[in-house]
Amino acid sequence: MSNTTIFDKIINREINADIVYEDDLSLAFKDINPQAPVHLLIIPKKPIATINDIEEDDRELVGHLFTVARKIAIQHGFAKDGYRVVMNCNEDGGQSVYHIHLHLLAGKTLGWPPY
Ligand code: IU
Repeated sequence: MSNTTIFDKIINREINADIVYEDDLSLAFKDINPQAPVHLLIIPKKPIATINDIEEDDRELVGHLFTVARKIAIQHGFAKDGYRVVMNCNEDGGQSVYHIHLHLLAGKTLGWPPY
């Protein structure tokens, strides 16, 4: 099934995004509608629609997204203060773009629970 979203267009530089990190497997860019002083999205270049579509072979790739989050947190200087990494799944989870992405939120004391 083809799963083309706006995130593929960002990966392919067909539309602009404020990209803060890139490697062979992933890309991180600023969320256009930030919910915290720092709000980045970390995405795999491979289009996986939802958490439900992650396969065994994707384990390393999904783990990689977390190592990218850690790297960015250290580089941007908020690792010690703290941050949140979250991935939404389907409608009830609040997912709106069907290409998995980690939200990386930081820069303030974040509230919990998230509703
Ligand atoms: P969600 O977990 O699927 O709801 O998150 C999608 C996010 O993608 C959301 O925070 C949007 O603001 C963000 N976003 C973006 O950064 N750039 C875009 O062109 C689009 C959505 I469409």
